[in-house]
Amino acid sequence: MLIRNPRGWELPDSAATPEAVVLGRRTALGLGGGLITAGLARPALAQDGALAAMRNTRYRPEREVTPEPASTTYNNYYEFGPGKSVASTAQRLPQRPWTLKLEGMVEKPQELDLDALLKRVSLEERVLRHRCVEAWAMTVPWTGFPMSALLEIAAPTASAKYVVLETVADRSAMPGLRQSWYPWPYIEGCTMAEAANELCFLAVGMYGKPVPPQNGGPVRALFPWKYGFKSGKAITRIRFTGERPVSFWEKLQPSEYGFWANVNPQVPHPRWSQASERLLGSNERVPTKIFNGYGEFVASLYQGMEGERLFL
Ligand SMILES: Nc1nc2c(c(=O)[nH]1)N[C@H]1C(S)=C(S)[C@@H](COP(=O)(O)O)O[C@H]1N2
Ligand SMILES: [Mo]
Repeated sequence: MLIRNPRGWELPDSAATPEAVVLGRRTALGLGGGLITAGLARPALAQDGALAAMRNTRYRPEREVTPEPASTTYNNYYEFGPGKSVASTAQRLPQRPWTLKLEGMVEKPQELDLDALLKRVSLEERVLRHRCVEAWAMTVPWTGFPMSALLEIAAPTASAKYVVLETVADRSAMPGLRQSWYPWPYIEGCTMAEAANELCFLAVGMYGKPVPPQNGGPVRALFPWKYGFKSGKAITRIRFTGERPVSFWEKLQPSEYGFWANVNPQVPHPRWSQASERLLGSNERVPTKIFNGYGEFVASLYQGMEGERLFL
């Protein structure tokens, strides 16, 4: 049975702001094309800890939003241990002050304070599907900004071919780091073209509030067309390189986890099928879609790359 989410972030299309108003607001706020507001513009960082932004309805969830208690209590976050119940331990990770280092093949290597950065980018809300390689899925309203905004700030050089996103390795807060056989820190990476794709997102909010530590606060990456392990949490370093990085899971188990990791129902994981997925917060199973249903935005990135192991 599907548990309906009664909260207010799911606005029917009929409740959307009239286009004229939207256009006026869009110009006033300098927001990009495709952004249709479905609510009042609230300040991005309100004093009560709320974090709300206008919803970008270009990315249609086509599913019920997962109830917040489900998506915030069933997590993968190996820095806090291998189980799913890491939410209480993850509260130990300090969320502020937080710095993001931009380094490697960039014009100006820099260290950005997260709050200062958030004043330079425009925040928006996107309701996105997330598909874990373990065949469970959730649909979450995230607040954040596209990775392309950070690319502009970093100004990568022409020799930069890949982006590496690195999770903080805070030994005093993260007991999982004592498991020395894991190749810490957790890193993930993508090509420059993938990072520049409109779907590549950095989230600082979830359900209109700051992303809780267990879900990757204060800032996490989102690659909604790829398996969930590509979406690194608590990102503190972004490195531009000429060499394809070998990420955390690929180092551990290269026969099971690869660089591209694009969702594909037709390529089974070596140990299980990827044809369908279980929705968190319900026992419903639904068919998995190629690129997690985001092919219209990303399929062109992989044209002519049929020889690659695209989907592992
Ligand atoms: N740093 C870090 N990021 C991570 C992970 C992790 O273990 N450590 N797990 C990944 C996996 S496998 C998934 S499915 C998602 C889970 O995100 P969620 O807990 O917010 O659902 O985070 C990804 N990002
Ligand atoms: Mo995952």
